[in-house]
Amino acid sequence: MATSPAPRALIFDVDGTLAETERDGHRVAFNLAFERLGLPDRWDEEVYGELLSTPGGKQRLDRHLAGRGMPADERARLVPELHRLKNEEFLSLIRRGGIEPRRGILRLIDEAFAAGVRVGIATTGSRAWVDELLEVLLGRPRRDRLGAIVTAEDAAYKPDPEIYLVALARLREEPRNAVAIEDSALGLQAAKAAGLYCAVVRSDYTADQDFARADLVVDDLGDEGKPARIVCDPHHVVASGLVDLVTLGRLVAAR
Ligand code: XBP
Ligand code: MG
Repeated sequence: MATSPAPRALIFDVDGTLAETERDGHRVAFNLAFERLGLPDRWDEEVYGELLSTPGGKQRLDRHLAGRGMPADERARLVPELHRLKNEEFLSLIRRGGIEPRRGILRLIDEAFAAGVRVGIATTGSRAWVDELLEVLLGRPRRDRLGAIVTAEDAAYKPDPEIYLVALARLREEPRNAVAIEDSALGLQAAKAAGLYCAVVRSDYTADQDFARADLVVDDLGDEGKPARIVCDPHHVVASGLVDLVTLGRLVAAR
């Protein structure tokens, strides 16, 4: 295949995509929040995996508490408090270290910046922790160069496409020139509904989800000396062994 132009924008999801944040991050923080309020609830890895089909921490808490029979008025009082405490715990977990970017993320973002490709973030996570996590994962200079950071406060939850449409508007780019990097089926649905190309990097909790509509599916993006683990490459775009800007440019050119 001939060399192709780079995409004009890359938009990254956060949870599961930039880093494995769910099992040892958010899940642990939710449990600490339950504990702080003296509640008996604890989410083990399996239960949390099931709850992840509900996007958004507050909605996840509400679903769980409703499922164990808590009345709506009590939930309306408890959920915001639990979520605030969970975010507090998640922030202290981030500050203690241990959450690292997934393989290839920093390389791909640096390639994008070097080529003048705009980079944005589209997450259903909350503003309360997203900025700080981005700073820890990417380092402040990369975080400060992001052209858009769209969080749960700015748009409807995935799989609604709004989060991607808001990110595109802030980046002043058309969906057909942009590639979303996602780890989940809900994220893939949101990106496709907004008209973007979507490369999926499967994560701990999403390996068994349906990615039939993805433009590329890998288990990691790869780095120098560590080839990407390709799951499905329907447009035959991965040539160098890495998911890089050339790879994603081929996706955009394949339309
Ligand atoms: C991420 C989420 C988030 C986090 C928790 O989905 O669903 O809700 O689990 O964050 P995606 P909050 O990666 O598709 O954006 O507790 O701040 O909601
Ligand atoms: Mg995700």
